[in-house]
Order: sequence, then C-alpha cells, then structure tokens
Amino acid sequence: MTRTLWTNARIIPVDGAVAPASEPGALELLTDAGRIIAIGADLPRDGARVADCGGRLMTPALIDCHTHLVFGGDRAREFELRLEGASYEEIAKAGGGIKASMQATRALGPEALVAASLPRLDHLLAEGVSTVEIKSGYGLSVEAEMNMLRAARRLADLRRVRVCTTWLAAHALPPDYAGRAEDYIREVAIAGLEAAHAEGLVDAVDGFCEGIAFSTAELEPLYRRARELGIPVKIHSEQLSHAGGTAFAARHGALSADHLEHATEADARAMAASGTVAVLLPGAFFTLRETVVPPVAAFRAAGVPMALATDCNPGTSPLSSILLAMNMGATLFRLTVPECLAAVTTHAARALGLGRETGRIAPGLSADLALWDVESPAQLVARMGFNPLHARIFKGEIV
Ligand code: DI6
Ligand code: FE
Repeated sequence: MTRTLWTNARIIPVDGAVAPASEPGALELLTDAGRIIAIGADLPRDGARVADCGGRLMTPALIDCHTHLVFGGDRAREFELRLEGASYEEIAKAGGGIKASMQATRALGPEALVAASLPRLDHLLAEGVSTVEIKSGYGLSVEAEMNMLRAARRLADLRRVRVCTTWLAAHALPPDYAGRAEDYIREVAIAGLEAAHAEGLVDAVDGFCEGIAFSTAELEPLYRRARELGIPVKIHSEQLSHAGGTAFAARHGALSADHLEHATEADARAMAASGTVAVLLPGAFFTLRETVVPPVAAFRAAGVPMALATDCNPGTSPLSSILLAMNMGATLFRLTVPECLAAVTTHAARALGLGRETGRIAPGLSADLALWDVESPAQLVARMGFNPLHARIFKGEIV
C-alpha cells in the first residue's frame, strides 16, 4: 500500500468535538499501509504520493451502525395496509411484520440472500459509508439466523467495506415457538449464538425489548451468555413503549441502546454511567409516523453520545441512505449539524466498539475517509436526495 499525502482538502477531523472545516490546504493528512499516520500543516513529503483533493470537504468515512439489510422479499403491501389505517403492531399480530420477512428470508439460499442484499449495501457505500453493521433476525431458527450472518460476512468479501455482524435472533418469536419465549431463547437464541460464535459469525448480540417482542426477563439469560462468551451487547429499546430495555442494557454494559423514543431521563443517566451510545433511528420514526421524539436534551445533559443510523429494514425503515438519516436526525429530532456528523462517524464507531479503529481522522486509526463536493457539513445535512460524494477512501485507498 502506498504512502499518500492528501493535500488541498477542507478537513473535519471529528476527533472529539466537531471543529469547523479547515481552510483548503491548511491541514494535510499522511496515510500509509491503510492507516492515518499524521494530520497537520506542511507534513514531510518524503516518498509519499501526493493526492490533491481539489479543495473538497474531507470527513471520516461514514458508518451505518444499525441495519437489517440482509433479508428476503419486501413488505410494500404492509406499507399500503398502514396507509389504510392498520398499525405496525396490528400487522405484526396478524402474522405480517418480522414474521413475513422470516418466511421470505428462509426461502432464499445463501447466494440469493447475498444477491438480494447487495444493492442495499451498494447504496450505502455510494454515500461514503465504509463501515456497516448488519443484524440477523429474520431467520428465527439456528440455521437461518446463521445463514443471514454468513451472507453478511460474504458481503464484506464482495465489497471494500468493514462489516460488523450482530446476532439478533431475539427479534421476534417465530410461530413454532408461540407462547414459549423461554424455550426459544434457550434453544435458538442461546444455542444458535454458541454455534454462530464458534463459526466466527458474531461481533455483537442484540435483542428487541418490546411488548410485541421480548421482555427484559426473557432476554436476561441471552445477555448473560453473551457476556460469558466475551461478546458485546446492544439492544432495541423503548421504541414503541417504555419496556425497560435501556436500563437493562446499561446494567449489561451495552455498547448501544437503539431507537429510544420512549426513553426517560433516568435511562439517559444509566446510559451515561455505562458508557452506552444512544443510536437514534429517524427512518423508523418517520415510517411509523411516531410523535414521541427521543429525549435528545436528556442525552445531551447526561453526556450520552448520540449516533444516527438507517435501521435499513423491510418494514419500519426501508431506508438505505445515511445522508437522509442525517437530515432526518436534524429535521425530526433537532440534532445540530455537528451532532449529525459525529453521529455517523465517531459516535457510530463507538456504538460498534470500534472507537479506536475508525470514525475519526486521527493518527493510528484506519484511513477511512470521504471526500465531498461541498464546502461545509451543513450542506451535507440540509439537502435531501442529493449525494455529493466525490470519493470514498477505505484503508487508505480510493475505492
Ligand atoms: N425495530 C424495528 O423498527 C425493526 N426491528 C426492530 O426491532 C422492525 C423490523 C421489521 O419490521 O421488519
Ligand atoms: Fe432495528
């Protein structure tokens, strides 16, 4: 790999606080062997290839830290049902929702699953994403859940991207386990986790804590087992109601708690104490036409880092644009522009346990960068359906 000096960019390091972009050329960046070596003025040129960034804005590459982008089928018909007045919970109880995607996902072989998911991944990459988290959760049997994560790993072979896999077998109770949540957690979520972990398929464990999904008591043995195996945990909590998942996850030292519309100030304090990132998912909020917004002021007051992600999934957030997620974070949740940028870089990295690897422009980190045909981050966040990506740089190389 080449030693490269990146010159003539407006650089936003997003290292700690989001500073204003530097004037073009005031800062330079030196990368070598896929990593950032130095950032500063007038760096030594010895032997480095010079890459002139043409005065463009340079940020860390973006990170989508919460997706369900591996799945089969689509649920556009449910979209129509909601237009006719049905609620998400009603559709789920009638066998639609996650269970409908389970059938469509189980129907695909591994190759077809990869083929179905690749366009969604490509859409994210085209917007400067270089790290993406992908959850299981539409297989709901040991083998089908493992296949989803095998597909996720395969995607990382097919594209220049870092994929983090998350075991979300505790997403919904499949029909064959109706009324037997404890058995499902033991026989599928935990037994499958052990098998998937042994195959190297699991970077984190997640669960959906909600009235229509699992209670904290049901999730407890799964989270305990994850920690015994040394696997970090996260959670879907307080999305449709306050079910207590956030405080539960904080007790387990979770990397992140995600959704959080119905979270409280006490939840925010618990998250601050456990170092848990708040992952906000405005695509799901928008799709479900929620009216209760996450307690952003409480997160700020408690010092909880906030991330934004697409939640790309076939039901509640058919969104594969991280730029639109940033815009919605600002428009719907009133995050500031610097908060939106940190939310898809440094805080998103932290939500994946990758804070020392990517998400900032700082010496020692992976050289994952994005060059944009805009002058300021506000121009990235303000517009909708507009992709000004000029180049995506992954591990020091333009992709
Ligand atoms: N919350 C969500 O919004 C998605 N999963 C979850 O736990 C919904 C997934 C779906 O409806 O397919
Ligand atoms: Fe989700």
